[in-house]
Amino acid sequence: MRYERSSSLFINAQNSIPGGVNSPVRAFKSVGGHPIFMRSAKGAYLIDADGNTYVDYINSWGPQILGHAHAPVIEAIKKTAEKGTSFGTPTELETQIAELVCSMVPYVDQIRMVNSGTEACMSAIRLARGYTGKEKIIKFAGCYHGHSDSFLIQAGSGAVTFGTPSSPGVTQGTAKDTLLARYNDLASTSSMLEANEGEVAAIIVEPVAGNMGCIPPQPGFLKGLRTLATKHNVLLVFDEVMTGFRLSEGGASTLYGITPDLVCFGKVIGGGLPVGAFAGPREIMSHLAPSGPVYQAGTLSGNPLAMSAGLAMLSELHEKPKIYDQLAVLGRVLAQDISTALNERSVVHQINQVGSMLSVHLCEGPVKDFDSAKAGDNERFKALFHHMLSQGIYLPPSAYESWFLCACLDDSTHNRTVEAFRSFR
Ligand code: KE4
Repeated sequence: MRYERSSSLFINAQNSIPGGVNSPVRAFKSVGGHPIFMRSAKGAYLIDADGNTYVDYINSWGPQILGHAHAPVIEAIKKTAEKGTSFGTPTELETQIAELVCSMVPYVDQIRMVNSGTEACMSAIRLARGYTGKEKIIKFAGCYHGHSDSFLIQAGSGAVTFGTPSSPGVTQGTAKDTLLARYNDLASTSSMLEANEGEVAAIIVEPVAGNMGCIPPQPGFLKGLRTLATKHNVLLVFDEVMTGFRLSEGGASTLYGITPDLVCFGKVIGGGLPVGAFAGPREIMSHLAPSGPVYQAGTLSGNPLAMSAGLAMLSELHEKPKIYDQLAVLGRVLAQDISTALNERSVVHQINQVGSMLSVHLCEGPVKDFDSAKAGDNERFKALFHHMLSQGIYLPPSAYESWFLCACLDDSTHNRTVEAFRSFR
C-alpha cells in the first residue's frame, strides 16, 4: 500500500485543524503512523486518497449499518436537499421519524432530536437532574458518553487513548457530581448509591459497552441496574448511541429485555448525517422546554436533510427486521474464524462479540471491564492494526474501540479479513 497522498494531506491539514483532524481518535495517535484520508466509500469498502481500497469495519463509527452510500439514503438526501436544507421551523419529517422511533422502541412515547450523541447524553442527564431535583450521576469507568464536561471523567474513548482520564478544562465543581462505578460490577454501583442516598439523579450506562472495545453486560448486570435504580429512586439512562437500531430495532433494551427510564441515540438514527436524540416516556419527556421547565435547544435539531437520511435508514431497518439476525450471524462467524486464525499463529487473544459489534483484545481475557480491557498488549495491537491496514482491512485505530459491521459484508470480505489475520506475525 502507498500512502503518499494521505501523508501530504495530513501534513497540510495540521496547519489549519488542531492535530489535523476534527475528532481525536481519527489521528492514529494510539497506533502510530498518520491517518488515512478517505476519498469515497461504497457498500463495505472505503477508497483512500491514494486509491487504495479497504474493507471497512468502522462504518463511520456505527452509522453505516446498511453500507456506505446506501442508495435509498442518498436518494432521500438528494430529494430533500433540492427543497432546502434547514428552515428552523417544524417540519412533517420530524414527526414522521419520531413516530417511527416510537413504533420501533416500545417504551418510548416522545423523542427530542439533537445533533450528536454528546448532545443527546448531555441533555438526557440535564433532564434527569431537572426531573428528579437531584444533582449527582453515576457512570462507569471506561464508558464514553460524548465530550460534555460531566462525562470526561475517565472517559473510555479517545481520552483514555491519550492517557488523560479527565480532560483539562473540566472543573472540580463539575467532576464532584459524577461518580464512577465499575462496569459489570453491581456491588460497586450499589455501594455508590448507598453512600450518596437521595443525591443521585441518574445512572448512565452503555448497555453493551463499545468504548473499551466491545464488552457485553454480564448476565444479570443490566437487570441488577434496573432493580437498583428503582430501589433508590434513580433514573436509569441507556446510552444507545452505538447500540440503538444496531443490535435490534429496539436496541440493547429489546435484546436484553430491560427497560430504561431514558435512552440516548446517535449514529444509525441519522443515516450518516449529524443526528442524536434522547427519548423516553411522556411523564419524563414532558418536562422538556417548551412543554416543561428543563431547557434544551438547537438551531439544526431535526433539520429536514438529516431527518430524511435518518428516516430512510430507519424505515428500511423497520421493514427488514431479519437484517439483525443476518448481522448477528456475520459477527459470530467472523469472530469464530478470526479466533481460529489467531490460534493457528498462537496469538493470545480474546474476542468479544454482540451482534454486529465485536473487538479483538490481545490478552488472556476475559475482558469484562475497563481494567481487563487495559490489560491488552497495546504494542502488539499497533502491529496488528498496521498489518491489517497493509492487507486492505480498515480496523478502528485504537484497542479501546468496537468494530461495526455492515450488511454489505460478504464471503469475499470475510475471507480477505480472515486471511489477513492468518498472515499476522
Ligand atoms: P458523538 O458526539 O461522537 O456523536 O457521540 C458521542 C458518543 C456517545 N455515546 C457513545 C456510546 C459513543 O460511542 C459516542 C461516540 N463514539 C465515538 C467512538 N468511540 C465516536 C468517534 C469519535 O469520537 O470520533
